[in-house]
Amino acid sequence: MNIKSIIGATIIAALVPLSAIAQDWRGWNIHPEGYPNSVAIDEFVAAVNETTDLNLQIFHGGVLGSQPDAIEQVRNNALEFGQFNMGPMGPIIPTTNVLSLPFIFSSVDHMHKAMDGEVGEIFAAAMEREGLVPLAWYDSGSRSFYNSKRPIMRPSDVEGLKLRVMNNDLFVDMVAQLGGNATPMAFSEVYQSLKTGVIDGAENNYPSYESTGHYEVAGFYSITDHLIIPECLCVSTESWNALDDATKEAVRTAARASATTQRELWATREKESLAKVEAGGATVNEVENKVAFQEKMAPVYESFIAANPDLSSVIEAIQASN
Ligand code: GTR
Repeated sequence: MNIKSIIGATIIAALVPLSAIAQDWRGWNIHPEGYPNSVAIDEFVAAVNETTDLNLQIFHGGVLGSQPDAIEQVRNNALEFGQFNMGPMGPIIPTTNVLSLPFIFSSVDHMHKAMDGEVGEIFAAAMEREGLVPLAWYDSGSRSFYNSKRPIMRPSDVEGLKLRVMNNDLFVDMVAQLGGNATPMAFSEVYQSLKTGVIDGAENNYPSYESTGHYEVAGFYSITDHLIIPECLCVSTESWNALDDATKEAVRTAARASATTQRELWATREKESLAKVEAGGATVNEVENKVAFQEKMAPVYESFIAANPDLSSVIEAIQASN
């Protein structure tokens, strides 16, 4: 570019309101096409492209990188939007770590109630300050342990198991309290690591246990329900702030509608995935005494509160929202 065209481009940029320029937004999603989250994001993209001047494109299947990297990319506006689990968000935005405390929500309904109300606003504000605007909360059910060695009936059954966790020290501590060895690892590497015996197991909800094929190589799924972590549809604060009010409203409306779709699809998919893994040979067992697992988590809470005294009010707000 010569100096004349630089000056020309600068004048044009100053004169034309941002909303009048069609802006391309690229988005990150870890799941394959057809997964409830992916279908909902497709719906969001279509609605935004139809109702605004924005031009969104979503990349499914984690092809744009791992989840922790993608969170950073959206924060830095290198990508404009993404659909994230709040688990790997904690190391980046400490307030959100409260959502990764084991058994923090008593049920998925409790999680929805909290996130759709004032509690959700606490996390939204913390995220916005750190470069991410959550537009809507998606469902991720509850996570339980699975492994290739044995059914887990009681906490002592976890002893010695090598388990993959999402990238967050809280989950390493959670597994350590049960006597297992946790390895933080990217989602995309888990199948191969299970297959080759690098790890014995992992933890996730039914749809991800099924869609990844993990049930083929780690056939004991034990219902501990130890984590209920919401997911967000997020846009980078920088891209968000560049929008006019009418566009913001249209994008938010599309995001909320997509969350309704996602939650409906999710409920159906959970049942379908359970049926599919059982038909595929996996053994799913109830854990009689979940409280025994919950009690083991007391030190996780103690050290978390000692390290983050300012967040105990957020924990209390969640408990009060039930
Ligand atoms: C899934 C979640 C993904 C990812 C994955 C994982 O349930 O939807 O965003 O966090 O778990 O275990 O890495």
